[in-house]
Amino acid sequence: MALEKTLRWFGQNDPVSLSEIRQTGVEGIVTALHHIPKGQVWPLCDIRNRKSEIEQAGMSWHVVESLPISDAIKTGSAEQAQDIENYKESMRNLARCGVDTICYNFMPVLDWARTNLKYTTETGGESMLFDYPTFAAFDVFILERPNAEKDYPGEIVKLARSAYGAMTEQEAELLAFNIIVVTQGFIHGAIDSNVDDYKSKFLEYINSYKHIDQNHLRENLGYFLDEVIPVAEELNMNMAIHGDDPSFPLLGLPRIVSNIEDLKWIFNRQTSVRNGLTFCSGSFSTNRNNDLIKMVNQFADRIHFAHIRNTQFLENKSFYESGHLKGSIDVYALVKALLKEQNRRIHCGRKDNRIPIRPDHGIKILNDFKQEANPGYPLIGRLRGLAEIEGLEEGIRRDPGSMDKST
Ligand code: DNO
Repeated sequence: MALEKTLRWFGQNDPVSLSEIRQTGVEGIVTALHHIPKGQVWPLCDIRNRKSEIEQAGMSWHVVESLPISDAIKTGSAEQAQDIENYKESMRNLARCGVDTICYNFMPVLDWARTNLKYTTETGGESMLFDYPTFAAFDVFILERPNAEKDYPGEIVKLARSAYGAMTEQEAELLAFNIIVVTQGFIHGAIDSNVDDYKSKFLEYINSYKHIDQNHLRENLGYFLDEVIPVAEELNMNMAIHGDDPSFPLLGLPRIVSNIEDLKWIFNRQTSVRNGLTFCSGSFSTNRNNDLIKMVNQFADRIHFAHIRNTQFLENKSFYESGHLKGSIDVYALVKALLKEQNRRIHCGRKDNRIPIRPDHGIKILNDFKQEANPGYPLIGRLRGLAEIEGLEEGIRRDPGSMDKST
């Protein structure tokens, strides 16, 4: 048995094609119906069409990434109940087509954040960087979010001021455009590139969360889980919440999926194992207090999907994406823990023992510079990650005794 290998595909608008993905050797595609606005039902016929497209290309579709959560569900506003009903309807339609795992997140406003999408690596590849003072510069001086300064330590504001001082007007604009539009647009982002005043729209968007503190957001997640987990039980589906990226608060907004305590809260709220996790090693690794191997072992039975990648810590809270194996976290121990869990599931007769994984993101290398791709999703960079993970896995599987050793 091996972990199920998948790659993400963004549908017909993805510059990377299904036949190219097929050549990497993955068995599964992870995708979403990106043309359907957040909150609306995913119709059966659209799901069927997507599925047959993937199957015709020789792969299967079992994992949705993401069935997005509307802002009404996150904030508990007027359409909350209707949007949850729609969500359940989409779950039923997906289950009818054999899609059994749903990845989603509960982050307000931003789905992920980086300050440089063209960060040159030592060997000439292009990765992505999150520089905390630069993010603060965006928040305090470019966006001019009211009282933003209060959300950063004094020394970060100082560094942010000098970072902002050193930027040209175009650089400042590009930073804002990347954070608000480029990294969000292709994944159900709220503000697309057709909006001219994206900064003020973004401020309004942040403002719509002004009454939502951490407890409130948790309660809204709790209510959502109370509603959908029984449906997941009935349909034999796995719900897999994705960690916050980065796993610490940004823009004065609350975070509730960043560490062990958050996960305990989520899994205590609905104890069914259907209430599970997308273990995204890259996202959780950004919080230096997280012990990823402890997390993976503690919540192993709820890991329904895993995103594997690494980050390298820099000063402050900054980090860059350092590839799939190399970096601050022990990916060898992580893959070993996942394989151990897979063996355990097989031995105890649990049917959901495929444990789909995907190499998350990739460093742009070689022909990636010639082929367009969504930020973070160059094909060759991801293929490299896939090959590294497969090799690692094969090595571990051939030495079963290694699974009992702690490192
Ligand atoms: C970014 C991705 C995220 C992820 C969602 C899951 O590249 O890891 O967009 O898909 O947060 O809901």
